[in-house]
Amino acid sequence: MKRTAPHRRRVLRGAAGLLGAAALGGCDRLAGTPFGQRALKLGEDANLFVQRLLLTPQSLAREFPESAISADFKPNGTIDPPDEAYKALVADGFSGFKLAVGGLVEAPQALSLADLRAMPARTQITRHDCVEGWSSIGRWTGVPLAEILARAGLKPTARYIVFHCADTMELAGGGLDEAGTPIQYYESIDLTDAYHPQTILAYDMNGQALPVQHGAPLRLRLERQLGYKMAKYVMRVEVVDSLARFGDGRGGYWEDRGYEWYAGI
Ligand SMILES: Nc1nc2c(c(=O)[nH]1)N[C@H]1C(S)=C(S)[C@@H](COP(=O)(O)O)O[C@H]1N2
Ligand SMILES: [Mo]
Repeated sequence: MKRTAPHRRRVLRGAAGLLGAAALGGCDRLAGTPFGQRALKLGEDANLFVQRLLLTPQSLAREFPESAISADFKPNGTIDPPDEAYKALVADGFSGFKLAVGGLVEAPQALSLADLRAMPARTQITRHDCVEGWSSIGRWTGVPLAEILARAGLKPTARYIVFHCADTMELAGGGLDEAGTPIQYYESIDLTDAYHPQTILAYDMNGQALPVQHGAPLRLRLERQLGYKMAKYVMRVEVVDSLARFGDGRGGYWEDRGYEWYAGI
């Protein structure tokens, strides 16, 4: 054990360096080439390996004081879902909203915002890092995902959590895949991240109900990964054993377009 330690440290440093190179290279350009795809995949595996080894699974992302909250938290990606079903929810002040929880669970759930607000809550002031290179700090309050999963009860084959969002991507351009199915934003995480104490479904931002541009009425906060993992407009949580049948099978809207599935920071 002792004798192999320096070697292992070198391996880890190499892995971290590789990840850094991938991050600096401009993800879009890198992702567009076969080499880039391989490098991103390698970087991702190394990144997951390093984090899982160096951090205990439950180590917390940094939390900040109130004074650090950004006056202007940048909204990004979809900021006003064009979908009629979503617009109807907005018009109604989200009174008709129910978060569906299903898949490999013992007891599927349909939780209103009142139900969610009645559950145990967590508040955290954290920094959001987008893959595009900007960061903002916000204060988030919501239900720990662990509480929701405890209520539903996971079946033994459960491995991942998939978040289905309300926003159809590129609706103006058709928003359909080859099979004619709407392409909606989606994301996924493994159970280690699902049970992390800072993994919450947030309904408040900076002390107010989550605004539409930031994902109303409910969005994922997952503080040890990049911004694109943090699904906004979450309508349905699905517990699954494999990610193969969603989108192109890479675990998320942006992952299907070349980004890493494990986007650790
Ligand atoms: N449903 C949905 N979730 C999403 C996106 C999106 O376009 N649609 N964009 C992602 C990206 S790239 C980022 S950086 C964050 C932006 O969150 P914000 O608008 O609160 O800054 O949401 C993520 N979650
Ligand atoms: Mo992002």
